[in-house]
Amino acid sequence: MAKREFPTGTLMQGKRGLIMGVANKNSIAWAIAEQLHAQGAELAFTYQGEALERRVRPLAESINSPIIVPCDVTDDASMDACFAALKDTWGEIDFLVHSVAFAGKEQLAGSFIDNTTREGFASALNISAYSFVDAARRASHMMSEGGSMITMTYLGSERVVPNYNVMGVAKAALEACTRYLAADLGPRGIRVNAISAGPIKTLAAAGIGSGRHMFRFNKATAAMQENTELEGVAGAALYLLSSLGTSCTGETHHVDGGFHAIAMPQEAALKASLGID
Ligand code: NAD
Ligand code: 0WE
Repeated sequence: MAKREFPTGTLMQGKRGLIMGVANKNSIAWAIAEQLHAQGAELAFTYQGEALERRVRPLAESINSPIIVPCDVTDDASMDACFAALKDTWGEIDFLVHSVAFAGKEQLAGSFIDNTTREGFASALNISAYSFVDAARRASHMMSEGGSMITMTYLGSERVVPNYNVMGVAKAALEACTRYLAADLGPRGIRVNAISAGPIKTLAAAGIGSGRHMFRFNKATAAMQENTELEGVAGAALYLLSSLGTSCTGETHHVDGGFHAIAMPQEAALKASLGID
């Protein structure tokens, strides 16, 4: 795979922020990190556990990150330690990237009504929605000069996508959290937004039942007749996290080739995607 090219510049010069949710080089959070770095940002990274440290540390070191810390968002002590490390090294930060989601595998297949357990529901919403509220509160305490925060969401929050199930409910909560956080933090000059990305081939999207069908259907239906490019997601993140995004807050911004705007795909494109005539 060719190395991604991101436009360079000085939009993030002198700005520091935390990136949560890099698992490997295919992660959306890593593309965002590369774009922010190319504009001069200094970045801190969290990784979920020892298994992922092996992947995240070399990536973070390649862009001279001074802070690379473990963080499990379900564990208060781990969140405390992560934000204490940031406070010790930097004191203040300018931005936060939250790119974390998880639901048990058994929740993400088959029928929503039958497969959504109390524990599965609580865990998906805890990891995928509450963690943004928790991280935003902690980060905001280090943003006395204002700041900007983003999270990652998906259209399954607004409309039904087969198998996305309880994750769709968690993303709906995450988008509502984005609006409430924006209202609370607006008076302190802190903006809070969500990016709703179309399907992208990452670890979290691997092993989706009917993944092949989903990518073909998305391509056929999208206004651009293309799947979503990570570069577009990283570009939107740069806009929202830099001064370019001034006055934009509480927003869920779609970066999905226009898929969300379409009610019915072009007949020829749909037939091609389904392999019928
Ligand atoms: P990814 O697997 O690279 O990233 C998911 C991250 O969540 C991983 O780094 C993982 O370590 C982290 N995570 C999960 N549970 C955690 C926990 N308890 N504590 C700390 N970290 C935890 O996949 P990705 O596709 O880059 O996903 C990033 C975000 O983008 C997610 O919120 C996902 O829902 C969202 N998103 C993905 C797509 C897509 O198609 N890939 C589309 C729209 C939105
Ligand atoms: O948000 C996501 C996926 C998040 C995710 C992925 C996994 C896979 C492994 C959350 N939890 C888990 N749990 C696991 O055990 N996306 C937007 C990508 C995605 O996932 C889908 C999709 C799309 C799109 C699942 C079913 C249908 C569509």
